[in-house]
Amino acid sequence: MLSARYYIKMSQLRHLPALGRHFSLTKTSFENHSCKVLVVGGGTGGCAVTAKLSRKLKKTDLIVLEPSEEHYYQPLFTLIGAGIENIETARKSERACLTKNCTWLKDQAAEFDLNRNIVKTVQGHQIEYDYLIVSTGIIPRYEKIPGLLDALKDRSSGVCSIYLPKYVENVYPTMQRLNSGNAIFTFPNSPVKCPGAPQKICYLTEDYLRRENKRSKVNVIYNTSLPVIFGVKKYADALWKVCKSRNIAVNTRTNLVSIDPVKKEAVFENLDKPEVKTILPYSMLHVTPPMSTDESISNNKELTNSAGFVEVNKTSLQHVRFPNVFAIGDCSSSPNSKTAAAAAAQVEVVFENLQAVINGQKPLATYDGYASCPLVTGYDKCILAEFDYDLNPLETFPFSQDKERLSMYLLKKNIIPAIYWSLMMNGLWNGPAMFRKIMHLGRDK
Ligand code: UQ1
Repeated sequence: MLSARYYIKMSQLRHLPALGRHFSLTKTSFENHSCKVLVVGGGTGGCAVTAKLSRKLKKTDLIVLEPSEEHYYQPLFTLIGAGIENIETARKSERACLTKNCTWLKDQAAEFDLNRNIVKTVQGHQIEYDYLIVSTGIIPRYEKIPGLLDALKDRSSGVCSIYLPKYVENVYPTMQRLNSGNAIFTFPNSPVKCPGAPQKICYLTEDYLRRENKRSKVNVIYNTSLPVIFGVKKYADALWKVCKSRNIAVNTRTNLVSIDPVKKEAVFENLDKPEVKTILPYSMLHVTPPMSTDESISNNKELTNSAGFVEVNKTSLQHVRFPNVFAIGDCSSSPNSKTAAAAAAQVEVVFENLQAVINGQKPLATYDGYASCPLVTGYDKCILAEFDYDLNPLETFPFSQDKERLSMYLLKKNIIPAIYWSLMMNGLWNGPAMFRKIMHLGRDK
């Protein structure tokens, strides 16, 4: 068993800022730590896997590196954007989410030295680990779209985005101010978290306009970089019908490149013909920005694949070059849809496989790519998409889930958040696979 060590290396003293006479060597200044398992990132996957591991490891053997004091249940952000929920329902303190039986370091990874089993932090600490779990998520890159940051700063610009806590609360006021013209919703040319969300907020806005008797005055447009509306044919067919019946224009392979917030115009490129640019005026523009992993991850060629995601075996979730490293959730190279439901299924696989590796056994637990996306199509309806790596539906309920249903809306709005806070944060939710088997009487699908 390894225990936490606290000491200061002379080499680190050289890098001390000019603190002058007031500087004293306290435990919080520069510390080195060591542990058996280091979890980098205390979001959905990090909290859930830490809760599981905390039942097997001592507090000092399990370190979680997470700088944020706040933890957000991001799947509620579409409902917050539509004025259905408020931000408080999606926010808890990190302290309340993370098991007490671990050592929480409020700091951020700066560098991964995978050959020496060391993570260096932004505050200058070093953490030595035996096993590493990376669960750092992906970051919205609003700065990649010229004009976007300025537009988002101005709360009355008509430009909004559900993807960050600081922006999500301005989506509903933007919807309320919308009276005429174009309401445009974008999907970028990069992997995103919750790939259904960019169209959910579109459907909710469209439904809102109908309910407010303003629908006929507004053109609702969904511009997506993807070649399809949704990756799974069964649900894509249902969603095309929704768009047709509600007069939502869908343009595929159409990518937002810049915004002119003064003229209220957005420039789009056609990804199949990059020379073709379209300028569209907007009254409301909901932007899903490009996203990527943190630089500490993407800059590390040994850790990542060419796209900057932690390169794991898609079945075992074990790193392809470092057997003592695993990844969970949005930062992982596993080619599933990046959703909390996917993370829930991955957590159990990583937990099982990590224990196997610790015990000198083969990592035999398998992740089938399960992901789920409750496609909210209005203020009282939802299509619950569930599928695997092969993009085959993998439905929990014994009815066909490609229909819009109130029951699935209530599941998304009330039941799954409760499952998340009370079960998943305590390591007790691995996704609905068990219920699926029961509901399908032992058959897997
Ligand atoms: C799920 O497990 C999950 O993770 C907590 C979600 O994340 C928010 C989901 O949206 C869904 C749909 C599931 C799957 C759960 C059921 C009951 C089908």
